[in-house]
Parts: sequence; structure tokens; C-alpha cells
Amino acid sequence: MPTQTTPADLFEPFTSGDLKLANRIVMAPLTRSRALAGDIPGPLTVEYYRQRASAGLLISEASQVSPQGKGYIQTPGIYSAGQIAGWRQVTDAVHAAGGKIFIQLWHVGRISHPDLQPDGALPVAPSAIKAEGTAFTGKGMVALETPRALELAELPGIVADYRRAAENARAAGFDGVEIHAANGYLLDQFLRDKSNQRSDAYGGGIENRARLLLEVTDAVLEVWAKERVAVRLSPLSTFNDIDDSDPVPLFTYVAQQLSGRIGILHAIEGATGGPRDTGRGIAPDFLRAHFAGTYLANNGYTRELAIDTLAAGRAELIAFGRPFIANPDLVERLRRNAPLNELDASTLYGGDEHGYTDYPTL
Ligand code: 8OZ
Repeated sequence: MPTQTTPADLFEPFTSGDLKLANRIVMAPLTRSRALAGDIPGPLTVEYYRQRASAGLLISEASQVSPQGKGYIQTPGIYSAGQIAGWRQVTDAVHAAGGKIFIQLWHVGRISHPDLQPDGALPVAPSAIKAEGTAFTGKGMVALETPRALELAELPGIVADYRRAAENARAAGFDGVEIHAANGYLLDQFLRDKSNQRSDAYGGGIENRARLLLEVTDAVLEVWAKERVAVRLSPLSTFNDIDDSDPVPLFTYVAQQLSGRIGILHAIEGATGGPRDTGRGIAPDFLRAHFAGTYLANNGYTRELAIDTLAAGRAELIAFGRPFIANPDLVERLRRNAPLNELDASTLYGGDEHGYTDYPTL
């Protein structure tokens, strides 16, 4: 059951263990902020994913593993019975349409606000260091505050939240899970030294900063076979005011540790939502060299770049983000080299079916 690593066509099936995908096109996780009360995905969300089920694999929008993990209004959770039931409708619809779907497991850490936290508490982080930026709350965009540093004794509880979320994902009928360790959220805050200045076993050297991610990964692997576990990283992205003084050794170590442990490494190769070239002179696909497994490439891929990347054997799967929002039939459009609908950025976050389930197919 080795992972398939031969150069391939975008439209050809992909197999890894007992995970079989109809093509190499993945819908990237995309926050849309349309969950119902209780952070439960509702009927519109069922329809949204059903419409996009021709992707080889859908990765759900980031879904908080606990109330504390929430950082934006109306993002779905995966910790309550109601949320599991809501997601079950989504996975049933995707499966009925012949698709596969992973859920992305999320804890935002310091990218939150007391208005979004249980009992108005401060958001938590590796260290009490504020990120520059704003949170999207019920009152609109508000400045981030200085978070509370997590106590050492709280970290096993965070790992347990991910394990329970992974179990809930099974109960909800998902095909696997992706651990969100990118874009400046909690696990990335632990990885990088701009946000992690701890002096215990979870801070300082690279091995210490990677510890929480690896513990979370091992907890999820108690629930899911490795082919069904992905980790998303964004080593060169500074999204959410995150950075590291020496990212290549850090993320080389992380890739080496994940190699053989999980099935899929999902890389945002450049700047999140921005250019592929971050101007640091670091090849965006350096992670791949250290990871034996399925490499899922993301960030600004066009049809041509995706085809060339697979043909050159530089990735097994390619994730498309914004093009999937505006084109529910993206796979068919790419196959035919047909024109793409344009994205309406004003309907990205929150709202109703407009800009969510009403984009036209060919
Ligand atoms: C944009 C807006 C809200 C959330 C990420 C989950 O960057 C996100 C996100 C992006 O991974």
C-alpha cells in the first residue's frame, strides 16, 4: 500500500492505502462563516459542499475543536452532538454525489477575542504576545488583545480536544481529518518563535516548539489510519502576524517528523491568499524533499501550473481555494479548459446563499 508517487495527470484517480480519490484536484479549506446557532453547519452548507463534490477530495472549512478554539463568528465546530449531526448531513450529501471529504480541525489560539470566547475569557496562546490584527466578531472587526499564555498543565487538555474532535469526525461520517497547523493559529503559534517564547518543554528549541503539533498528530492517529490524516503547514507565510527567525530548519524538522507518520502533507507554499514568491529566496516546495508521503500543494495554482507540477512529479495532489468558491464545477471547467466565474469577495464571509450556493455551473 505505498503512496502513489508517479507523475500523474490532474484528472486521473489517486490511491493511498484504502483512500481512493476520483482525481488529483482538492478543494482547499475555506472559511465562509455561515454556521447556524450553536456553530452547527446547516442545510445551505450541505448544499454548498454537495455542489463541489466532484473534487477528488474536499477539505472542509476550518472547524473549531472546542469553544475556546473559535476566532470568527459563525464558524462551525466539531465538539457537540448538534455539530456532529449537522456535519453528518454534509458528509452524506457528498458521499451520495460520489465525493470524499475531510474535516479541518482548528484551534485559533490568540487569533480570537473575548467576545467570541466562553465567559468572555481572554484567548489563549503559547505566550502572552499580542498579534497585530482584528477579529471578526458579532460587533464587526475589533482589535486583537494580548492573549493569556497557556499553563503547561493545560496542554494535555488541548491534545484531548483534538482527539475528541477526531472521534467526532468519524461519528459525523468524514473520510479523514486535516490538522490545521498553518496561518498563525494555535499550532503554528507554538511552532514559530515570534509567538512562542516559552521556557518549558514546549518552547525554545525546534523540537520543543514542534512538540504540541506532534502530540496532537499522534492523538489523531489513535483514531484515524495515517492515509486519512493530513497536516497543513504554511512555513513562509506571515498571515496573522506570525513569523520565525529561521523557518527552513524548523519546517524541515517538522516535515521529517511527519514523514511516515501521516499520509498527507498540505503546504501553503507562499503567502496565504497572496503571492507564491514570498521574496525570501526559499523554494516554496522545500517541504516535499523531507516528506515521504502524499504532498498536497496549494497557493495560487492555475490549471497550467497544476498540470505541470504533477507532470514533473513535484506533487501528488493540488488544492484550489478561491476558484472553488466561484466555480462549483471547477473540475469540469479545468477538464474542458473552460473559463472560470469570477469571485465576489463581498460574499466570502457570512451572509446567505448569495455568493455561497448560487454560483452557476457551465
Ligand atoms: C480567512 C478568514 C478566516 C479564517 C485560515 C481559517 O487562514 C482561515 C481563515 C482565513 O486558515
